[in-house]
Amino acid sequence: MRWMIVAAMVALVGCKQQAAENKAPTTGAEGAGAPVVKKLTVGFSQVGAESAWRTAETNSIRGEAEKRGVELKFADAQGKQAQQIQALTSFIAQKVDAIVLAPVVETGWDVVLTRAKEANIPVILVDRGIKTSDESLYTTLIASDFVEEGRMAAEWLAKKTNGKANVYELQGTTGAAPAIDRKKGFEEVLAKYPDMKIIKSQSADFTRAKGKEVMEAFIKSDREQIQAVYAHNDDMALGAIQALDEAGMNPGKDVTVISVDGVKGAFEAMVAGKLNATVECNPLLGPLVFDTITKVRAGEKVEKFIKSHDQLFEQTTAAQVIGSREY
Ligand code: GZL
Repeated sequence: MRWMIVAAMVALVGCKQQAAENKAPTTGAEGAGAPVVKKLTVGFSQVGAESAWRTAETNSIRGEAEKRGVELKFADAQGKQAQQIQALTSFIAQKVDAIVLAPVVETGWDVVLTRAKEANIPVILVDRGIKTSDESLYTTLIASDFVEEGRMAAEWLAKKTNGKANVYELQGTTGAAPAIDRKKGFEEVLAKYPDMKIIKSQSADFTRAKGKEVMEAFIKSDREQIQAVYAHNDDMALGAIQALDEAGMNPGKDVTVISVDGVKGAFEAMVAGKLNATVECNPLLGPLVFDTITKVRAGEKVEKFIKSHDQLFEQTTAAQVIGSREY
């Protein structure tokens, strides 16, 4: 009887061994040469090169693609949605593995994104969101919370001015998510402070040159009233500071200036005492973009909105922080 149990155990072990051995050949490791790994191909439609922030984002995504051996097809739209749609159409025709889109404006994407969906190409939105009737047209949005950035800027300004200021606002690109939402968040907080008012507000398209131009017009018409400037990005704020300086209006002291992005130029202006504060909006999205594409291709679920962490920097800490800034 005992010998029968021993025999059964030996047979069991033998089966396991055989099963394990069977498993080995099916991995194909000893097959006819290692399988050829196809290079990941990603199409990246970028807004343009309108600001230092945008350049930092482009460098982060291109640099990360290089590092990971990803074939990145890069298209700069020079700020035109039609060129972005053209680029996406071309990426779809080339059957890229994934599309990264930084949408210049919020609306007008459904048709081309439907084509991407029909071609089974995942779309990762970076740094700006879109308005769509069909949320399935994109996999995820990797960006900051612009409404929160606007709230942070307004709360800081209210504290700085004891809730009393005539504010002149430089808006970003008309129709762009950051311009719409940074305004929305700022105004939401201003509603709590009856003596803080936006006197004039105009788009300066996120560029330094336009920021200077619009500020010059504000100075021409309202010089005596200007007490604070809220710019939706640092580039426009730096242009406004130049205009205020040239008019002898002492930006950073007699006129309080606050903006968003946290680029190197903003820290230099804070150290020089010309800019009072900036709300950081991290553009170094490269690693997160490609980690997300890897997850999506592995069939893993990803959040619909992957939010960057933002923080506010002021003159008092600019000098000790500037050395550690990566963009
Ligand atoms: C924000 C980004 C904005 C920056 C600007 O995610 O879309 O566009 O704040 C840039 O500097 O032009």
